[in-house]
Amino acid sequence: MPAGERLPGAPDRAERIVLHVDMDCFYASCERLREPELEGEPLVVGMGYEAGETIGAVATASYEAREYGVESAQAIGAALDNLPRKAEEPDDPDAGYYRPVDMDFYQEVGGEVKEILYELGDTVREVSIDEAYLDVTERTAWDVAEGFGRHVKQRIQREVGVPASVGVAPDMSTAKLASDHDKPDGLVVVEPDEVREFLAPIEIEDVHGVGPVRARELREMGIDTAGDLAAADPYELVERFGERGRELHRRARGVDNRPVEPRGKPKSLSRESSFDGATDDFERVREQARTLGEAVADRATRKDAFYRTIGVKVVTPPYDVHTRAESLPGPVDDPDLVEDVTQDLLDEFADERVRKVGVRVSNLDFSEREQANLDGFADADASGDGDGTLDRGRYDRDREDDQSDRDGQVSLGDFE
Ligand code: DCP
Ligand code: MG
Repeated sequence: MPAGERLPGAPDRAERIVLHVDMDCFYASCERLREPELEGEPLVVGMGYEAGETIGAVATASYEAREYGVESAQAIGAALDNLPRKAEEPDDPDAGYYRPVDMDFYQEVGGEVKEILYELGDTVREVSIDEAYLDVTERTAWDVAEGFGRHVKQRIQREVGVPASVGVAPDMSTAKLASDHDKPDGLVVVEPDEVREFLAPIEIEDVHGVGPVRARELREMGIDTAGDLAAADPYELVERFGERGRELHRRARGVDNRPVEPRGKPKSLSRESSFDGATDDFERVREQARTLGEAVADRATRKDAFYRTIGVKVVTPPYDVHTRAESLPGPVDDPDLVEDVTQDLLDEFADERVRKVGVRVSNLDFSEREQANLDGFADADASGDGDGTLDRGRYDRDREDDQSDRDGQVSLGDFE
């Protein structure tokens, strides 16, 4: 049943069970996955701390580094003042480790976490690379919700190897506050009759929808906590903030009816990787594309996704993004075809220097396997398992240029 819809007689929203997951110091945890000796050490992930660089910012800091006052979005100079680099001060016990951001890797780890979450929730709303809401109403009950939350954390830790904090509550905004309440490695369950009490001491800045400006105004009105906000006169809030004021008043009282709506199935699956600087060795590019294509095809298979379009992305210096794609007459699950098509599409770039290459399958179809056997769609194996015997000659080789990818951005969501 879609989220938000209830059959007559089914539990109303007060009995919804929403679970929010937010990974702990996510980029730093990913770095620790491949460099376990960084476990327990102050670790900063960011850009621009290399010798001679002065512009840059911290993406995240491990909890040990936060003790030194290092935090997300801090200028790298300030971070280095608080916590010198171990590489430069090897004998300083108060020095830390710095690592550059590697989005491709974090996306991969985040993807593995999300796969587990999709198994565990009735519906999942992905919010960012390290954060998601799950509606788990049908999967658990309040008296065992803590055990369920622990199970979610343990599965992520065991199968992916990174720590998460989890909050469980009857609505999204309380669940988010709950996951943040006991970070890192937190697990906080707020049952329906505990919501008001849980929210009461929350600082006004932390209430969802309250930005720094509104927080200042609220504090001027003597409203310092969610409890104060809940107790405030709603008419006064509406007078001051309009409809938004009413909404905030409701949130502070734990009234948040938003259903956990999935963002929808992915529209495409892709992988890309950069070369140090740019390479003029096109065999390397081809080889890399082969590896990426295998990974993408494998992910599609695991997600039961069939694709109608196979594409490549090639980034040439200074940062020109070229995308090429080929549409197939029907959906396939065929790793060999991914390789053939991507290698063909790469031909036109053979004389270019390449900074980055990517492979994407799109126009995804998640319907049942047998439906992929379209009439007239060559498949020698009647079982329909797509064993690579498709007759390429039959394809209408539409070329398309995907304009949406031409902005040169390091797009995380789309060409993930
Ligand atoms: N991020 C970033 N720049 C920011 C904030 C965050 O690049 N200003 C990145 C790095 C984080 C990731 O997004 O690892 C997730 O953001 P979170 O706000 O969840 O922060 P963390 O996961 O790092 O820490 P926490 O344990 O507080 O969730
Ligand atoms: Mg996080």
